[in-house]
Amino acid sequence: MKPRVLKRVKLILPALTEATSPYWRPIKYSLFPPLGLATLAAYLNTDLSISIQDEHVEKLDLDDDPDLIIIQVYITNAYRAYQIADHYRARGAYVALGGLHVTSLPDEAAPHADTIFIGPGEDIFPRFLLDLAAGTPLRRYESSVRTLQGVPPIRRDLIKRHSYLVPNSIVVSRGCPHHCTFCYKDAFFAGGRGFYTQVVDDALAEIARLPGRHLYFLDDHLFGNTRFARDLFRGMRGMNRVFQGAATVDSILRDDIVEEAAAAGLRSLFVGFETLSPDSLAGAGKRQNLGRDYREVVRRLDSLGIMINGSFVFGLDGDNRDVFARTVDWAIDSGITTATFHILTPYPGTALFTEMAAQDRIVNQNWDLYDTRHVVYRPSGLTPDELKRGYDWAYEAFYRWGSIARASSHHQSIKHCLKHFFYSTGWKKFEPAWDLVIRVKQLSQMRPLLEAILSPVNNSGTNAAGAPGDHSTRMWPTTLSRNTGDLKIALLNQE
Ligand code: B12
Ligand code: SF4
Repeated sequence: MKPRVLKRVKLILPALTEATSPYWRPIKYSLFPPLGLATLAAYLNTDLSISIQDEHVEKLDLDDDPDLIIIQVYITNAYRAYQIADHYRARGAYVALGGLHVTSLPDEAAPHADTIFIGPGEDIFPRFLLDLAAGTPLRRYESSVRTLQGVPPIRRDLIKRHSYLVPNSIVVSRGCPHHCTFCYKDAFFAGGRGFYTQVVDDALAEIARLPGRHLYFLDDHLFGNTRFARDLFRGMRGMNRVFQGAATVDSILRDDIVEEAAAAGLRSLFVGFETLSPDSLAGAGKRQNLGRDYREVVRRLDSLGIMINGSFVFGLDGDNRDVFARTVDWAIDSGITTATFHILTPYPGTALFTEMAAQDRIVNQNWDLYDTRHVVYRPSGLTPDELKRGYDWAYEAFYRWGSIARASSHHQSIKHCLKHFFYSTGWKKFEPAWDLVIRVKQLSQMRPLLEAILSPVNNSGTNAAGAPGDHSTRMWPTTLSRNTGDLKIALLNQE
């Protein structure tokens, strides 16, 4: 091959299948910009013509003729990604495919690409660019050097900030120290380190570059390295930020890292509870949750005024028909702010997939259905139909007006009750309003509202009412219902 002179490079995030399904929620896909692509773009020469297109927020322009096309492939956008790749190869562009699904199934992706990439891009993408310029690109690159030291700053200037509610999404680590059998993590990071962080000063510099107050850490496990997390949160004090992130049950109970996070501005946390059954936890390799007191996790976060997005999985071996009501009741009675329910999904490349394939339990390999909303395997204690109906019921039951009001009442201060109520209803009950805001391109106007809801419960970052963890003070049935009686009645009437 002759050395290639690049002039125009286009990076594409094809729409996930959901974009054309009844589950499509424009707001969910207008939250975060394609950070992975902006990360890769940082390795391209700045004098090139570079564009990032995200099909979730814009119609793709497919009539152009870029020299190099970079496509990020998730499992549920794989077919769309291959279609776009084939289209551009037919037009003479050099097409590179990478991401989670390419890493899981390289042989499936390879016929649609000139080059495929296995694993994170930080070492292999710049290597590929050099080879391409020299006219010697390989068909396949596999990441083995895993570090975030010295990576160039993400090309955030290429992100259309106005199209997203949370343009300030950020990742300061890669991977996770744990090994749950259903998670993509071990497969994606095979052949090298599975968990590593940025240098703290680099992460703080990246944060300092972000305008506004609100941040969303997309790291799989923000508390995964305690020393790093502590230094990061201490460095963030005084930066006047409010932020959201994700962490595991054990890390919340382990030491004082969650207090450090709260003092730095943590206001809501995604927590992988997954299941209330110890046997199912053990079966899923989720050892870090075993024997942990979930109520204590909730109490601790609640005492710091941190809202909780609880993640739960249905269909684990050991689950039967009562799992749905048990889980939803627990989540409501614990005052979980928002819940994400999943149907267990054996992603190719994971230990779960291998195990189920060996037991001949995978019944469907249409990747479009691997969105954690469909049953693609044979569950053990439920029929596929019971699992699907139970999952749908769980969402419906958790987000009823009455359930939201009930869950909101389980906090120690009125402010936290109200924040819970508005955050949860804002997320799930005002879909047409969000659609309108997105259509008239005013999403960025909603950010101050989000920041206001994420303001501290009180000035010290802990709750005003009672000692931390004093759950005897349930404000909603008493003070709150007195203060907002009319509102509550009006809302309950809408069930
Ligand atoms: C943001 C996000 C979303 C956004 C995605 C939109 C967006 N703009 O990114 C939204 C909210 C829409 C979303 C939805 C879902 N998500 Co999501 N999401 C994430 C999250 C938290 C961050 C992604 C990110 O920005 N990472 C940071 C960047 C830097 O990494 P990256 O994107 O992987 O990019 C790197 C590499 O992949 C690689 N790379 C990628 N593309 C290419 C291309 C080339 C050519 C090269 C060289 C390299 C390369 O290089 C990049 C730099 O290293 C990840 C978890 C995570 N921490 O990654 C989960 C994650 C991707 N989501 C996941 C899941 C399960 C879902 C849902 C199914 C959940 C649900 N039930 O709702 C839905 C999808 C619905 C559907 N129909 O499929 C799983 C994916 C599992 C899998 N095997 O596919 C993840 C990994 C979370 C997890 N721990 O399980 N998600
Ligand atoms: S704790 Fe979360 S990110 Fe880590 S391996 Fe388990 S599911 Fe994956």
